[in-house]
Amino acid sequence: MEKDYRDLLFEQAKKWVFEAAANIRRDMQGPLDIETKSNANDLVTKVDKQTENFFAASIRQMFPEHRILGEEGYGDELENLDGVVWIIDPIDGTMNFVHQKRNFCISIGIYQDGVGEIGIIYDVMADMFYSAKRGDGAYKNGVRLPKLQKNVTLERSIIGINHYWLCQNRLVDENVMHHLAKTVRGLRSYGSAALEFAYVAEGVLDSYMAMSLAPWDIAAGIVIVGETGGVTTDIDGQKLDLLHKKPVIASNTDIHQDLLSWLKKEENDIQSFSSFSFDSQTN
Ligand code: 2AM
Ligand code: CA
Ligand code: CA
Ligand code: CA
Repeated sequence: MEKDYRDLLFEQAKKWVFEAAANIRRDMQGPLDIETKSNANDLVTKVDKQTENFFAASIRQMFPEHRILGEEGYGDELENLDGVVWIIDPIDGTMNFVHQKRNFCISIGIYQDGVGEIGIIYDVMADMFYSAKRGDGAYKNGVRLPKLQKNVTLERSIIGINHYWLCQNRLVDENVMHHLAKTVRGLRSYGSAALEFAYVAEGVLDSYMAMSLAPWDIAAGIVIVGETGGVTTDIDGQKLDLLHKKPVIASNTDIHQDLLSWLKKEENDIQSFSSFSFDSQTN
């Protein structure tokens, strides 16, 4: 993507993100009209929908040739990532938004022909703006994030997980997760995949592991993590394709391979992960 054009897209996306965030802060004071989706804990509110609609309408008006992939259905039905695609999660961490009124973000990745060019993750209540352009480094509130520290070991790492890793599966049955919990320095679960990616880029987490994430959960995060020298793969260590849900691991490169090895202890474990889906969980 040509530099001037990418800079223009970035500035426009940033302007829309701040505008959307101001609307979210205003609208969260009123009724949220909470509904459930795939299960009783999978929430959506009218603010999620309004926010995605705002981005989709704005993009279509200014960049009619671009396509949109969004969680709440205001985007396009995509079968490939050809051309310029905006991958949008209007509110990542909806459960936090509803219950805590904090710890949620807007996440936007802009890709060209499948390559992540721009990543933006905005923590709306903490006013923390994480961003990256491919090859130009990652920033938090305009200050460049340093490259991730080297020589991190599993024993000295803090790892973000979502609680699905603790639900019934072979890794739990065989105490692999238990063992991992005892090996690492600490585990955390913040409830917003995109923010947890931003924390990996910042070095606040050394890794983030999540089951079955969708493209809009990770599109921005992949770009930002990549720009501080981190890596994002599926559980086989393969590059993610952004059209399907998969288990995702984003880490400091120092511990990424160690974590993959842990989880790969038995080939069957991988099978049980790959077939796992949030949507079948009702907890
Ligand atoms: P969301 O808030 O945009 O739905 C919570 O562990 C994290 O996982 C959030 O980033 C959440 O995104 C994401 N997630 C993806 N699919 C989910 C689902 N079906 N139910 C709940 N959280 C989901
Ligand atoms: Ca959701
Ligand atoms: Ca999400
Ligand atoms: Ca969402």
